[in-house]
Amino acid sequence: MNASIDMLIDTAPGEDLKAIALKVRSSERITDDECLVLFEKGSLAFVGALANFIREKLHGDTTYFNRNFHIEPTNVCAFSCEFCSYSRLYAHKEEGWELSIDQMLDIVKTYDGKPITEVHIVGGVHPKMNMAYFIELMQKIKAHRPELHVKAFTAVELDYMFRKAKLSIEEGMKQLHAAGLDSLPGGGAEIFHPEIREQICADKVDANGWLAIHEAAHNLGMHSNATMLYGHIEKYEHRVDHMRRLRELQDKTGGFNTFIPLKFRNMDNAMSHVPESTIIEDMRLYAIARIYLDNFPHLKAYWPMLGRQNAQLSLSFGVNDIDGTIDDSTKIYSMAGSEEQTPAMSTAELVTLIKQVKRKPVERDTLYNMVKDYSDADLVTT
Ligand code: V47
Ligand code: SF4
Repeated sequence: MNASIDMLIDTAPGEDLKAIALKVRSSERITDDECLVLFEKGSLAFVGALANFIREKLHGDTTYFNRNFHIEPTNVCAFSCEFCSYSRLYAHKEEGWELSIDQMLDIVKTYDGKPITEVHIVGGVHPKMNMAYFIELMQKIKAHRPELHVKAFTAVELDYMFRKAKLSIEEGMKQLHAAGLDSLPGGGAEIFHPEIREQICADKVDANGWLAIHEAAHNLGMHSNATMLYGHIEKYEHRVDHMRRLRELQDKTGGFNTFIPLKFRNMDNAMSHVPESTIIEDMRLYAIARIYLDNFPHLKAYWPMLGRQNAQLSLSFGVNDIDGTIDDSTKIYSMAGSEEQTPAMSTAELVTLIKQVKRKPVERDTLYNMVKDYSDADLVTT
């Protein structure tokens, strides 16, 4: 492993790239300017080799997945993000769906007896689904299946809920945590920089609000994820700014588990005229994120959005987690034109996918505790 990074250092095309490779070899943090240099000048091969060095130092060949399902309570939304293919405005709510608490509990019950460890609950921001509604949902899920980890609500949903209930972030978070909320997903971050945020999602929580909500969760001992919606109208400096804010908060709290870059998909939304990024650019971004976010333990490729083969490829570009089985329970990407129109993978398929690229499949729980090492399992895909 060291020999290959030594060679990279010797052959680096330019002093600035060489200085970055030297830092990576000695586990030194790169600066924002250096991150920009990587975006502007780093070839796929160069950033990929550095990211793979870091990935293997942190995790060896281990590649995590989990067994989860999603519940999307509604796609009715008070907001109107330009990139969203999924939401229906409240005024057009007859085109959307709204699940009752009992309907959501019935979904949970369909997994009774199955070895699922996590439910991921995220949806639109429905004006009538308030704190009381979701507190009742959390309590009922926990009463039915106490060990199921509930990862729910983006900072966008939480900001709206807390403001409507006239609660401080700290108080609102405390109440939901007490009701059964275990951790937060990473959605709603999009691009933090106001120059871009104002153009793609002007009316929802801003960067400081998003970060304050995650900080409050971390202060209660909860963990969370962070995303970045990339590959649309943002420039490289906006990506660096976004990741800098995340790195700073992580220095303060250590509460983030994983960073999840989300590739913008352009079907059926107000930004359909914006071309999608190339696979080369996708892999470069994964690699650069792995290099820059030195305090994030994990980097996740969300396979329903990227597709199975590209998710496999990402395992050579810094990624060490490919999310979960999902069980065809999310629509947010299929409605935006993602590769996977009915996202579901059996454990055997996930294990095979990881083994095909010579990595080691490990099932994890939400907090990255090992559930099972599948290295030697002889599973047959269906
Ligand atoms: O915030 C919406 C994104 C996110 C589009 O934490 C789009 O484990 C691409 O955050 N093209 C919600 N992306 C989903 C999310 C998530 C997903 C999986 C795992 C986790 C986790 C979190 O979906 C939104 C937005 O950034 N999104 N529309 C689109 N057209
Ligand atoms: Fe609503 Fe989320 Fe879609 Fe924005 S991305 S319109 S907040 S569902």
